Amino acid sequence: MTLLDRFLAGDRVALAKVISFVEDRSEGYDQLLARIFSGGRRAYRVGLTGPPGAGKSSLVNRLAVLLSDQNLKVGIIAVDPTSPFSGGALLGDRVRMQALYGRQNIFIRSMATRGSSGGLAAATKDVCVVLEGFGFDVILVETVGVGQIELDVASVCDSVVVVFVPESGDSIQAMKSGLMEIADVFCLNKSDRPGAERIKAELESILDVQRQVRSTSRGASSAPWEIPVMQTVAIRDTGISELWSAVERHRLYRNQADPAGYRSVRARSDLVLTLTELANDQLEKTLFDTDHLDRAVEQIVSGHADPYSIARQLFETWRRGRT
Ligand SMILES: Nc1nc2c(ncn2[C@@H]2O[C@H](COP(=O)(O)OP(=O)(O)OP(=O)(O)O)[C@@H](O)[C@H]2O)c(=O)[nH]1
Ligand SMILES: [Mg+2]
Repeated sequence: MTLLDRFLAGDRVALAKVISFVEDRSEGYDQLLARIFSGGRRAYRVGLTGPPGAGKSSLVNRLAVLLSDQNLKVGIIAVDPTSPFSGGALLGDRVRMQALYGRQNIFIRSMATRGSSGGLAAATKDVCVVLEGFGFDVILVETVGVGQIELDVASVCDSVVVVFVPESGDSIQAMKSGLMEIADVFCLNKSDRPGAERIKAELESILDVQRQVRSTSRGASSAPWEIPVMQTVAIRDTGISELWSAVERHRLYRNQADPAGYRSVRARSDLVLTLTELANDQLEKTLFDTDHLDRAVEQIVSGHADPYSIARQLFETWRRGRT
C-alpha cells in the first residue's frame, strides 16, 4: 500500500507522514496535494491569534473538546512561535494538549516557523488541505500575534478569533498591531481577572466608533458584520460554547452574504499564495544564486549602478529566460 492509499484509508500515521512531506516541501509535494485536494469540500478554518500567554491553546483545547463532543472531527494546527517571548511555551502546550491525544476525532499538529512568513502561510494552507482531504470538519489554527506572520496565517482562515486579556492597554495594543483588521470575533479571555469589564467596554466603544465612521463614509451599506466581543475563562470552561456560537454566526453571515463570491475570494487568495511561493522559489533557484547577481552587487557597491535600475534590468532579463 502506498502512503496515499493508507492516508485515504484513514490511517493517522500516514496522515502525519503526509503532513511532514508537505510541510518540508519534499520533492513532489504538490503532486501529492493535487491528489488529496478535495475539491469543493472544505473544512471550516478558524484562526486563533493574540498575545503570548493570552490563553489561545487553552481555548483551542476547550473548543476541540466541545466540537468533538458534537461528533465533529477537529484538526488543530499550532504554529510554533519563533518569537523569543514564547520560549518554552510549546512544552506547556504539549502537556496541556495531551488530554486531547486520546480522542480519535481530534488531531494535533505543530508547525515550525521557518522561512518567510509567506512560505509559512502557504504551508499552513496546504496542511489545511491535507486535513480536509482526511475528512476533518473544523480546523483550528493557533498563532501567536506578534508580527506579520499571524496576519498572513490568519489570511488562510475563514474566521479569525483575536484573543486578548484584561491586562491594561491590551485592547489598545490589539488595535495598533493590526490585529483589529483581521478580527472577526474578539475573545476576552481570563475574564476572571480584574479589569475585564472595563477592557470589554473600552473595546466595544472603539468598535462603535469604527462602525459610525464606516457608516458615514460609505453610506448605509447592507448590514456589515459587527465584530462581537465574547468573554471566556478558558481554565474554567466558561463562555466556550458562546464563543463558538459567535464563530458560527460569522460563518453563517459569510455564507448568506455572498457564498459564491466568498468561495472565489478564498480560491483566489489560496491560488495567489501558491503562485507566490512558486515564483519565489524560481527566483531563488535561477536568479538569486547567479553570477549576474554578484556582478550587480559589485556595481552597486562601487557606485556604478543604483539598485532600482539594476533590479529592473535583472528581472527583465530573467523574465525573458536569458539568465
Ligand atoms: N486566570 C486565567 N488563566 C488562564 C485562562 N486561560 C488560560 N490561562 C492560563 O494562562 C497561561 C497561558 O495559557 P495558554 O493557553 O498556554 O496561552 P497561549 O496563548 O496559548 O500561550 P502561547 O502559546 O505561549 O502564546 C496558562 O498558565 C493558563 O493556565 C483564564 O481564563 N483565566
Ligand atoms: Mg499556545
